[in-house]
Amino acid sequence: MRKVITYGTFDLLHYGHINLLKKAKELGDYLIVGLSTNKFNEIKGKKCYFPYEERKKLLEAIRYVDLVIPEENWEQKVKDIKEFKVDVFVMGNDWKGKFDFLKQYCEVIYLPRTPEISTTKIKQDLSLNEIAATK
Ligand code: C2G
Repeated sequence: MRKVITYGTFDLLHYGHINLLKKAKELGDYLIVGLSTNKFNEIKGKKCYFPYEERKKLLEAIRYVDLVIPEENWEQKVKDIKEFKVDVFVMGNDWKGKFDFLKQYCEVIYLPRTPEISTTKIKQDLSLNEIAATK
């Protein structure tokens, strides 16, 4: 069984995330997602709308996702890759090159992001609509 792993916050889940997870799953037979905990998001400087448990529930409902594990720090990837006998590490290409050190443990693949959508854009658009509505 060819195992794939990817990591992320996946807040306000949108089709850019789904595209990534679909393509990641197509690279193997079993997809593990390291989901950033609330605490790790603070370290990453990300303010989440949904807490970890809710983001985990959403990911577990996606047909491409086989297992969700907590991502608590930057350093756990090597341990995870060894522990789960991962064959392929996948990230969106906004991370291109950042995880090449994992090439000694498994394949490292950066997939194209879905350019026009992001959690930040969703939040910005919603707040702009809010402002327009109150004018
Ligand atoms: N993504 C994408 N297209 C988008 C938005 C996100 O392909 N429009 C991808 C990102 O490239 C990433 C994954 O979806 O591979 C999750 O995105 P985020 O939740 O923003 O993850 P990030 O905060 O980048 O955390 O240790 C790695 C970090 O936890 C990655």
